[in-house]
Amino acid sequence: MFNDQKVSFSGVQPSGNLTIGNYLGALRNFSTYSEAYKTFYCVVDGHAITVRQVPADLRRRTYETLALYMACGLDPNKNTLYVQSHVHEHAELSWILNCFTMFGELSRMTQFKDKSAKHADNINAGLFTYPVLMAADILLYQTDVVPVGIDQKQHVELARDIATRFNAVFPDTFTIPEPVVAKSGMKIMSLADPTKKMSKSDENVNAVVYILDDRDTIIRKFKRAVTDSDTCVRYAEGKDGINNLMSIYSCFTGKTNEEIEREFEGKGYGDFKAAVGEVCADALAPVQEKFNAFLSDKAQLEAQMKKGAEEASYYARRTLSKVQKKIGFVQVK
Ligand code: ATP
Ligand code: LTN
Repeated sequence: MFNDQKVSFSGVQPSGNLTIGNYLGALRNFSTYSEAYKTFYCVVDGHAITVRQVPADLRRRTYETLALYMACGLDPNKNTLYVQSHVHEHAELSWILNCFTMFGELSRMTQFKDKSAKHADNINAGLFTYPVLMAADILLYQTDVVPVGIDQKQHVELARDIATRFNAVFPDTFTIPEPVVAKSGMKIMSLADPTKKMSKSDENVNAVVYILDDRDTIIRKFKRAVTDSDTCVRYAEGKDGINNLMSIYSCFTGKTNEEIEREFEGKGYGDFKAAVGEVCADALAPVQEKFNAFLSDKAQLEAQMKKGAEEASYYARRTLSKVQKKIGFVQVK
């Protein structure tokens, strides 16, 4: 908390084209806090390089992710929107927190295990200490709430543990953050394998609906979604494909599972899949329109990045110098 105002912080990696998983699980929830909280939403390019990136793509996606933040309703005058590498305090606090994080804790992180299996040729130290940089992101801003998808809950819990450990040695340093996972949309699954999380780095483009997919593509992808051999639309254990489509439909319409089952009574999967495609395309159309407008003005985006970094740095500097003082680093003015 800064100046009696609660703080919301979250981040998205510019590591690929953003998906409806990112939208429903994270982005669309960010603006909930814009009015009552001090909000920081960061494009975490430092996290993205834990997996090999093509520099030109990383650069382009950094602009795109910022434009998407704005297209999802985050007004840069009400929210601090910025790029992680523009605020060097993230890297500096991360080093200090590395010295307060245990090897065993990091070894237990599910994302590390998944990503090191997927990128067996590049299990670098950054991939391992990724959650420490994430803890630094969060703790620098004395964050109260962190809106994320369920896959990131474990990392936010680690940030809490690190903060608690640090505070035990140096009292009153960090606010202990709380992960906030939306009830609906916390884990959107792949359309090709509904037991797997929909992920922007999936090689199969048909498994993933991107926020920027055009209407026809969205409808085609939902039509092809893997389901089961049952015919009626109902939510039940083992029906992962249909359960996933129902939760996507529910996110876009606000309807409950019972309402959806009633609406599609006597209709087959084909009708239901078409309806999911329609509501998704309808919801994304205004986001896409705004995105294109924001992206077409690069100078304006750069001005926003600069303004955001200046705002963020002010708060980041305060926490970092408090930490440096507490641990015994000499400060000369
Ligand atoms: P990558 O494939 O590069 O690991 P990702 O698609 O998992 O990326 P992130 O940048 O790691 O995306 O996540 C940004 C935010 O979106 C996080 O809060 C994460 O929990 C959320 N998120 C990502 N995928 C999903 C999903 N399928 N369902 C719900 N939330 C998601
Ligand atoms: N690790 C997150 C992205 C991320 C983040 C953060 C989310 C980096 N720093 C701080 C919330 C708060 C991810 O992979 N989705």
